[in-house]
Amino acid sequence: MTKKAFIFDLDGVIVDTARFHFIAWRDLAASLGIEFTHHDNEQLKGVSRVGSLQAILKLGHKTVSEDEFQALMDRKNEHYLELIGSLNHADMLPGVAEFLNELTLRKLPVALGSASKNARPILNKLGVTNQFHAIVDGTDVTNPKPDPEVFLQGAAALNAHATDCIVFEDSIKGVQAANTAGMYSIGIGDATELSAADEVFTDFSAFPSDMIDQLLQR
Ligand code: B16
Ligand code: MG
Repeated sequence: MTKKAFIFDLDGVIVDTARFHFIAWRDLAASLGIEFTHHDNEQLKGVSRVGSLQAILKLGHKTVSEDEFQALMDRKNEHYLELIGSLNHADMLPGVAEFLNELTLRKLPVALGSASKNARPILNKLGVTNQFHAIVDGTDVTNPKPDPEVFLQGAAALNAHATDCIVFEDSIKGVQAANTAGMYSIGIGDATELSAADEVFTDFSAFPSDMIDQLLQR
């Protein structure tokens, strides 16, 4: 059996930061006179900071200068960082801490593959940084999801073949990225929305108790 490797998305898989991204984007959009709904937010899951602001401005049929664009992104991020200020281990999504602990105990290779530029400070707040052998985030990649770059970098950092990687993702674009990379994709969330994934679970607590063995035997 070749070496299997596990790659985790961050927002929406390890921790529910999507609601904080939503509040920060909604308030920024409101300050520009743009209405930004929960439905709009769904489309931004897994989308980079630049891509998200471009989508919001398009929604409001607005164009801004390059300087203003940067200032708006900075403002959103400052608000987001305020909102996640008290984030801690208890904010991890159901079952994910236990699953990570089992991977760590079994000395299996684990990487993070996230679009977020805030990934490292978030992992630190959760107290799980040491459980990742590699961290690939929004500061490392040129091409955002659905491009497979983030996951291919994760596989390379773990010295694993793409076909031996298992990816956990909550976004449609992230599942597409994993599939394009030739990896096994596990959707975390809504089965209809994530139907492109190889398997879908509502969260990690819904995994069968022998999930890791099943994945290792694939
Ligand atoms: P930041 P993931 C993504 O993280 C989020 O899903 C997305 O909503 C966010 O816009 C993006 O990170 C960039 O985040 O502003 O923190 O750099 O799901 O790929 O872990
Ligand atoms: Mg995500």
